[in-house]
Amino acid sequence: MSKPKWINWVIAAGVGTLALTLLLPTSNRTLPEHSALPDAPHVEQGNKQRLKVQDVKATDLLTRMDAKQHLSTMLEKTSSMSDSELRKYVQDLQQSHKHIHSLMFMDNTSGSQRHQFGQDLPKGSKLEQQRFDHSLSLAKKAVMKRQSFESSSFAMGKEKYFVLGQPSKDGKQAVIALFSQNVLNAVEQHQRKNLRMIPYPREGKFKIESVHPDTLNEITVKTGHDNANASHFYENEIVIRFRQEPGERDMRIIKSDLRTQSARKLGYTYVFRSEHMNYEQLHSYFERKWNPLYMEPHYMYLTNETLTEKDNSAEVTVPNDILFTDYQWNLPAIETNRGWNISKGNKDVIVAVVDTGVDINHPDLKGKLLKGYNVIDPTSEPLDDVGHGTHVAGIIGAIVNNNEGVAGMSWYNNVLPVKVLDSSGSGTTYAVAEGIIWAADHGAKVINMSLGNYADAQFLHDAIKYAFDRDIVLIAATGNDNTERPGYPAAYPEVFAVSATDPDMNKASYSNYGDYVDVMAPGTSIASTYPDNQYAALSGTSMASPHVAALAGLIRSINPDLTNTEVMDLMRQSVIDLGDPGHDKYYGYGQVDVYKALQSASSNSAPLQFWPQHVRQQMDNTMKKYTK
Ligand SMILES: [Ca+2]
Ligand SMILES: [Ca+2]
Repeated sequence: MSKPKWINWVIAAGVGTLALTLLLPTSNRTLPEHSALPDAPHVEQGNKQRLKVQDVKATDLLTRMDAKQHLSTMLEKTSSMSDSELRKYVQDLQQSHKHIHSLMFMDNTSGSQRHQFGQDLPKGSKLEQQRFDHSLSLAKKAVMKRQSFESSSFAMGKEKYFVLGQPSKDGKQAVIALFSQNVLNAVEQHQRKNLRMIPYPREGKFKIESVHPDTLNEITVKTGHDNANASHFYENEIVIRFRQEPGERDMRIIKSDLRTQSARKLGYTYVFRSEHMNYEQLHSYFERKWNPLYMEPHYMYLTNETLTEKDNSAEVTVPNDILFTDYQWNLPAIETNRGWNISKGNKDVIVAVVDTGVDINHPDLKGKLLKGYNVIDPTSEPLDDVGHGTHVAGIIGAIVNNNEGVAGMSWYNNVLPVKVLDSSGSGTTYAVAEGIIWAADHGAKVINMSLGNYADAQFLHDAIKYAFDRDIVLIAATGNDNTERPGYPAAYPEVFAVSATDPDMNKASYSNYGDYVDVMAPGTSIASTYPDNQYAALSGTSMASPHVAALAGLIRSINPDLTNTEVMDLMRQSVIDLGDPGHDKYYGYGQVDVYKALQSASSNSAPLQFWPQHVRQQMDNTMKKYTK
């Protein structure tokens, strides 16, 4: 694998150097130094700022690579089209690829313009206009000489653009395109939230309170750094589990006392909202009058960010997805490609993505997505209005070896999108719990949760237990505050907790840590799918978690006999140990290794420690067959 291009930039920025040894799983390599002590706020802010810039830069580079591929394909497909066919083709393309702002087709033999498509050209200041015109004329000159052309980024008004020019292979035709780079702003905004560089999203319908997660004492959150010490909940809401199910009369009394019509129920647990009482008042009311089993604040959770199974490509270790070789350092780093020789997954082993939804029309995800569910608005499809869930889903299941975009970790496992976080990238305990239960009831074998809060909510824990009891492997991100404070759901014993490594195989500077961490997976500048048929590089433990969810999916594909706890044990034991020898709080058991894990899962003899369960299970299965 060639050295990723964006890494050069990383080195220049002094963020780190690439250890090329990271591709070699030797056990005697010198382990990197790490400093995982909490950073001072300004140091943390500086690190995150650099990381954000790095993600924007990587996104810029991979966007350009994707754009060039589009132009080459376009020239091949359109060379023999009539004008009306060309018009239809471009219309469809621009409909689904909004970042392709304008296209100009040239007839190189005559030097004339064949057709121009697209919106009105963007308007900018006189200087901006001159710069754009200059790029355009350079592009025209280059394609006339049968050379390709790429401009640097330039602003026009509030947006950024770049110009590409590409001649056809025979040089007779050419296309010049203006690409919008809105995705760069989106990534920047996205990463400010995902990396908690801002205190907390101010959007949303409800008033939000910040408290210390243990004492529930009020605290003020001024900077992103303060997030590590705070939990957030809706001020006028309370979560109640009664000792005895309230009857209709009880509910009428409660609603009248609270002066509300709002009571939502999930399982045994209710969420009440009051217009005139805050959490403390609600708490004392229920304690006094109803003596419930438990009461807690209604917490918010924030993002932590037609195939055939006939295996005719067993030899593929370097897939042809155009961004793979240059940007997807993360897949070879955990031996994913080697692992594909053992298993590429199975469509019946479903991995649920409980997140902001997924762009269901993305060309690199189409056919891999099941119908899913939108908890925020059950009448709508689980569409992604943030970008986070689409990115997470692509890490698990972007279509592999289709000459397009990125490769996911699994070729065949289907992804089940469950939208629990709204357009601000946050959601309630109720929504997250409902999403988990829905996924558990709709065939998920693995659930990925790239989201969290520092408060331990029994309501959420109940939902987790519900899924866990149904033999589901639950995977969660630990959080992006470089803190030892346990985040939930990651820190629940039923959940497999994932922290992030960088390309040097060090703990990523932002990644949370602690004794509850199970494993590490790549989390820094991970290239994946992004809404509106785009691609982006993002960083966070949110990006690490889906690597492990995909691994659990691959393990369950090749060995469906393993129970959820056996899958978790297997993933803990098939790692590359990092940091201090053995399990440690900065690296958990170590970084996942797909090849080792799949080898262990597929070996005829189940790992020794699983033998008793394995034999019992095999016998049970045989008994079932014959007693029918
Ligand atoms: Ca692909
Ligand atoms: Ca270790």
